[in-house]
Amino acid sequence: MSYGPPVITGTGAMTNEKHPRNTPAERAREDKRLSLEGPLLGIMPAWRIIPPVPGLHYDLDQLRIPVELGASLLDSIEENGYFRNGSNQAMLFGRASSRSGGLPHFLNNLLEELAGILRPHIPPSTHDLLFPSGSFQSRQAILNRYEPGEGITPHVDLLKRFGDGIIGVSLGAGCVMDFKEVEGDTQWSIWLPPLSVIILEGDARFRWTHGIDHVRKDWVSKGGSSVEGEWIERGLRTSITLRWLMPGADIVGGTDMD
Ligand SMILES: O=C(O)CCC(=O)C(=O)O
Repeated sequence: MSYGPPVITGTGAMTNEKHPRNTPAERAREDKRLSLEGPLLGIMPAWRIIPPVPGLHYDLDQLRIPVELGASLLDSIEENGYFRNGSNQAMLFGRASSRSGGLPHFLNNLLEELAGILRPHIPPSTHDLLFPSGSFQSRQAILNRYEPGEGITPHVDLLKRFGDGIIGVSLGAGCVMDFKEVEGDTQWSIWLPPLSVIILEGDARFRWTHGIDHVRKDWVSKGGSSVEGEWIERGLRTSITLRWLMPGADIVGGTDMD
């Protein structure tokens, strides 16, 4: 299937871009907005079941990592000091030429665990896309840390830098992720609790933006797609996003936008 024209609103790949942090005045405005929105305005709460976004894989019962693995990932991230000096984003690269080259051990271990955890719950073609045998592609892992009130602008991951098949793991705290059709107005929001795993392929990767609102609490369905919602306070969230680098995109110094 061909996808185009390109929509490039990337998150600053190859740079240590900071997510904007809200000022006290912005926070006060947000509190006012939040006190009105949701229940009173009848805003739909984010779903806990999969919405009709083709190529999105989401299942809070099945697509999740064990508690112990989540804790050890957070420990490894701390030990490596990726978020020291106020940084909130780290990019790591795994060379295609060697299975262990580039990515740190804890991420190679995560990939191995995910290959086993996800296998029974995703189609074989998706599993092959994410975990091909004898792959010559390079991987990128991006670690993002979000304080309550921080988010990420809706974007489609850079088309010429990253391939199809993206895995997102949430750690520490949850957030709502918003999906919006690039060429349309359809949008859906889903709740990503800690330990949950999502996969984007095909349309979900190429034809829908994903983003996280800059808020300090999320309006989430009490169950499934129920319109009854509950506020969930944001905590310190860390995410691990695993993507394929397009051939040649692992050469540092090229422009992101072409
Ligand atoms: O934090 C997340 O789950 C999403 C991260 C993301 O979309 C990105 O880094 O491009």
